[in-house]
Amino acid sequence: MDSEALKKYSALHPKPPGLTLQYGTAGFRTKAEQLDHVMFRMGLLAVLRSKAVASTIGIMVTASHNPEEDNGVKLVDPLGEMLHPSWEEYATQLANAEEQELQETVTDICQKAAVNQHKDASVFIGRDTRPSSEKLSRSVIDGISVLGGQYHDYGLVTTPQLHYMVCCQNTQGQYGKATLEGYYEKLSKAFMELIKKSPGSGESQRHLKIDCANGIGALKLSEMQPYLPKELLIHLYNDGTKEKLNYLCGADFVKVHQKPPRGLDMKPNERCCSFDGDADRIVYYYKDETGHFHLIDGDKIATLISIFLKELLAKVGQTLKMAVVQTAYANGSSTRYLEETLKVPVHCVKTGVKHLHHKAQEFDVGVYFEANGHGTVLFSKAAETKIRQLANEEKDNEKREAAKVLENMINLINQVADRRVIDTTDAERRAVTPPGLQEKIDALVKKYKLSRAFVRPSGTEDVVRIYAEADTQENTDALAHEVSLAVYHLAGGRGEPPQPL
Ligand code: 16G
Ligand code: ZN
Repeated sequence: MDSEALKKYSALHPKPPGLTLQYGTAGFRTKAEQLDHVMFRMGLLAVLRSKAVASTIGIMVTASHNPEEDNGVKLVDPLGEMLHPSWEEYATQLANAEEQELQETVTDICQKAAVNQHKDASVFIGRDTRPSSEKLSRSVIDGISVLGGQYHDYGLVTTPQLHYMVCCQNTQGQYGKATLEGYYEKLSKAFMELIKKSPGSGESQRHLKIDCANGIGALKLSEMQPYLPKELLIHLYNDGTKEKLNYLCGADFVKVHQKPPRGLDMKPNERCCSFDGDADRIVYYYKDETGHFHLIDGDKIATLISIFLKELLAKVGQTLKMAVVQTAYANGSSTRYLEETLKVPVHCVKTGVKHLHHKAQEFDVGVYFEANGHGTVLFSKAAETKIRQLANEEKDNEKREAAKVLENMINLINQVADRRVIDTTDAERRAVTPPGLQEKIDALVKKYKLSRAFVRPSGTEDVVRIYAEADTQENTDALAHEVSLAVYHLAGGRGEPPQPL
């Protein structure tokens, strides 16, 4: 390592003294102006990680669903997974080292993680459409270059696209071609195979309105359009040409407010969906003739996919183990439906894709979705081969009885002096601190039927999140408000007490 060069370049990306940040649920995330040094240092870390595992590593500059002023960075491991948890600590260490400690910290990480400094390093970079992203990704490049790493800058890409590139590269093309063209070809081919099996769609079902959250999704979908069958008529909204990223639109907005985004005019029974800012979440929705809004969120997507896969598996035989992985946010009735009606085991893990992904890998077929629309299905090699064979032979025998899941649930946020006073356990479903809070929540939940509630400190913003569900919307609102008051009183609420909904 050239310590003079490191010193010189680091001085171009100085760390504000005393500032400390944490590698959170999905990397570092905060106001963009605080991130320049973090980007440079994550460039360094990516090189070390690449040397340690002798593979290409990815770096994505994005703050996903956060407001436009924020930004963030996450590292992608060789098979397109999130950075291994053992390295999150190194990331935090490196981001928080004061200028004069930087060199020593790098050396320390090399020692602890047995990094062979003489190995080559290769890093793939991607970024979202935030105004700050381009400059920040140049800081990443500075970090990579100063340690002598090679890089390929994919520029504007969605988060899933960058994960895909990394995986293709490290599997020598087995997963696909590490180009955007390769990505579009792979996805459109899979899509066309899937729709061959769907019952004849009527004219109205050919249209799909897509809210792109004013983010990268619009750009990439336009590129992908020529690869899709022409029968599919895609209409893009919130394409980022006029409004701000994630502002009053996007998957998070639709999920939290249970209403369509701004700028998307929805007629009865029209099919609509929303991405988030980096296009790694999706939720679907429509309005019925009475004007009632229906959301097909991650819970429902997981349920529908499970119905479909369960039918396939029944034909393959019972040797393949299937499970669904959810988080505490999963609507209780979706969990009951999966377990009791569909007889699929359900596991609950902490918030964040990495936790779901990790658990889902334990099964032959692991379906995972967060209620907010992050998710996918993982197949073991054996399962993939068997299902492929079957799917090819399969004649349609559709009986898609959509899961009847209750929709009464609500998400609130509370401002508190220090969100870390809340510590949770049991996949974030129970609070261990502050004292008395969980007991209070238990007592409140008991007052209502089919009810659940939990609170957790956000991993991406300075707020406490509150979730509640119950048999009716009225009871759900009441429960959410009561839990919110309990947080306010027991966890150091700021400002005025929360008002009834
Ligand atoms: C991040 C996570 C997402 C999670 C969200 C929770 C990834 C790629 N993203 O965006 O899965 O739902 O954080 O945010 O893991 P919160 O902690 O602020 O509620
Ligand atoms: Zn996202």
